[in-house]
Amino acid sequence: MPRKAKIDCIVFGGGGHARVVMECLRLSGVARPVAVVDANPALRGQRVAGVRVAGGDESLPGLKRRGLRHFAVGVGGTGDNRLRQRLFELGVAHGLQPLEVVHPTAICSPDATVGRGVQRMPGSIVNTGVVLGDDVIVNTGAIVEHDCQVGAHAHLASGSVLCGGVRVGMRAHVGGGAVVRQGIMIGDGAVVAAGAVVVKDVQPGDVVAGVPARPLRRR
Ligand code: JB3
Repeated sequence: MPRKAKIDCIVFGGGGHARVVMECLRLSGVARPVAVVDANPALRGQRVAGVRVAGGDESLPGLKRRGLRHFAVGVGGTGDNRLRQRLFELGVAHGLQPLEVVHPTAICSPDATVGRGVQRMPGSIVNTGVVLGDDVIVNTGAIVEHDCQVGAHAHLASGSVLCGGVRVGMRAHVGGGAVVRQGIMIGDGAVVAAGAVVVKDVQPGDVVAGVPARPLRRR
């Protein structure tokens, strides 16, 4: 049952991830999405999950004049997190506050440190001693075990597992169902393909896949 929201907010992106973000905001009662900002001109004036698309990123000053002060990044992406970083920084540059997005079934240790705009999706688990940087997505059913450190804008996709003490760099992507062995380091901007099992460190920008994971290429 959705709780009564306290604040109105803007959501960047009007695709699948944005709809999940909006549902989390509504169910947790943290905020009421009232405007979607999307680069696709064909979406302008349409509704996404019942919320009107105000226009592209250029519509932000007008939305601020309407009194909106908060935003959530509703773009997920499946590998390249640079767009998510750009949108997060755009919102902050416009003087808007990033909202934490938390599904009511997400679990988080009181001893975890969570950055601004972090998204913890249905059934995700964040264990003790974890540090999540700004704008990290812990997607549906993902597990972040004790003492992991996850850099800003990284995306831990649905069902992925970071065992204890893993370090994930900024903008890195850990694909759906991937498992990362304890103590491993994944470099900035690296991509772990879906289903991979990572047992060796991954260099910045590398794309790794398979069981055990091996480098495919460098981005
Ligand atoms: O795997 C799961 C559970 N979810 C995936 C998620 C993590 O990533 C999902 O299945 C998709 O693969 C993907 O969802 P996302 O990011 O919502 O993708 P899509 O449905 O393609 O929507 C992205 C939206 O962002 C599109 O409507 C684009 O027009 C919009 N967009 C692209 N560039 C932008 C920009 N919007 C703004 N405001 N600014 C941009 O620069």
